[in-house]
Amino acid sequence: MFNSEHRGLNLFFLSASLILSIALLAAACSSGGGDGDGETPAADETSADGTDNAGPVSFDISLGDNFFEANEFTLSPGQEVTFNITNNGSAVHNMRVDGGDGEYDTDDDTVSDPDVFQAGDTGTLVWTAPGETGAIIFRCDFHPTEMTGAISLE
Ligand SMILES: [Cu+2]
Repeated sequence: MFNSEHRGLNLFFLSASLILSIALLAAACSSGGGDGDGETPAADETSADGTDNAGPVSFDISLGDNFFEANEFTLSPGQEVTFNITNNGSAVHNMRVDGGDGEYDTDDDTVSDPDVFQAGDTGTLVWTAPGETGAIIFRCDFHPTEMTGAISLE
């Protein structure tokens, strides 16, 4: 009598935990499916849970004598950007992005590839923004006061 009661209790716990496992599995599956949709970042830059998942972007940037055709850009913190650079001027130019310390010629700088653009040269500058909002400055090393620009991280 005690024995059969005990067995009944065991069965109860067994089926209860089985039901719980199935419920957990179902929950895991449905949430997993939702995350799967996130593998391709949405165009709106922010996922449902508010996580910033802005994907890489690229911009064309033309160098003139002596100016950046476009010299103001807006990115999200942590976003990767590729600048596709063309020297449409006749002078030598390049592009150097300050990494966030507000100073040039420091370790966190990123310089275009190549670091010297003769007239007509094309190249790139690939850079990943720091993870915080703020303003980043960039310039041409050959015309450091005339050729400047800013990247706003917001
Ligand atoms: Cu220049």
